[in-house]
Amino acid sequence: MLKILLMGHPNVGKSVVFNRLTGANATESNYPGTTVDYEKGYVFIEGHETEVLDVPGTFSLYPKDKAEEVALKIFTQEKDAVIICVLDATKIERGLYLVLEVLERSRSVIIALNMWDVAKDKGISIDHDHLSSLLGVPVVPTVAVSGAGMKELIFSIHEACTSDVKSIVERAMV
Ligand SMILES: Nc1nc2c(ncn2[C@@H]2O[C@H](COP(=O)(O)OP(=O)(O)O)[C@@H](O)[C@H]2O)c(=O)[nH]1
Ligand SMILES: [Mg+2]
Repeated sequence: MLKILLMGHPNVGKSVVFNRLTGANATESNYPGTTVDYEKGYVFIEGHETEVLDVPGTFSLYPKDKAEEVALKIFTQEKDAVIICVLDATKIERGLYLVLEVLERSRSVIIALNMWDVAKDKGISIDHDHLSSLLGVPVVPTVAVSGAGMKELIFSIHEACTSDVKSIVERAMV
């Protein structure tokens, strides 16, 4: 089964992106042996159930607390998952550190440059196409709270997993 992991720092909008992808079918549970919550939901790709995990927020793959330990465990276990790294577009340098760690471990990665609206308001402009060609992965500006960019994000999942994602597109569009 194809799996998608949403990873990134705390408060970058992972859970809002998660809700857009999975709709109302999410379940929350504690990671085995810990009190750390994570959510699991499903989307259908070509009629096949695809699992989406809202991974606990983490700054790096060198854990400094319980939540980060769980994030690393999930990342390590789910070797074939597509990773959507959600970044706060207003704090991109810090977020890219995690992206580089993930890329170092040869994973399929998509970058969601979330909070694009806040970045715009602050006069921050990012050449996302250039960043994409530098890193060799799709980089998609998103505003998770309004849904802007979600369609493009879903199409980049499409690119990463070469599947027909019409059903997720329909569900995530507002
Ligand atoms: N302005 C704006 N706020 C956002 C966006 N995405 C998420 N938020 C808000 O940012 C806060 C953190 O979002 P959340 O999904 O809980 O972050 P998480 O810790 O990464 O799961 C919430 O108050 C969201 O409503 C966005 O693109 N733009
Ligand atoms: Mg969250």
